[in-house]
Amino acid sequence: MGDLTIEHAWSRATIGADRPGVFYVEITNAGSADDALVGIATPAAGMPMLHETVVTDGIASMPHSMSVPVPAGQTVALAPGGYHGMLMGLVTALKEGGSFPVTLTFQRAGEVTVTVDVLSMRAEGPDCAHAGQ
Ligand SMILES: [Cu+2]
Repeated sequence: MGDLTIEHAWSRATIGADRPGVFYVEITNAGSADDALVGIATPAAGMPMLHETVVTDGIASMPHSMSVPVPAGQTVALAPGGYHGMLMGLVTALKEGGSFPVTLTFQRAGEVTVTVDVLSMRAEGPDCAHAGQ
């Protein structure tokens, strides 16, 4: 994984498997070349995707994000209210205290697998407003 440091991978417990799970993480690029997160995969969900929450005129929407830039010398966070992983099609409900692997695919660094800790349903951060999903 070269110049990338990946930390604080976490998710939130879900009540069932019919609502999407979330995936948050911090990526630091200590190198001199820009990179980008271009995809995520996990055995925990059938359709994991990258999203970005964008608020326009007070209304939050979540366009599908094809890639998350990780510029040289910077730390990028997938965090509530911004870029996040959305785990559609959960295999089972995510239980607090559990964990699961997520493989991140970077344009330059290739694939990196991290362990994601499942925190409480009320873990900090605004929910990404998936009303209706
Ligand atoms: Cu989302």
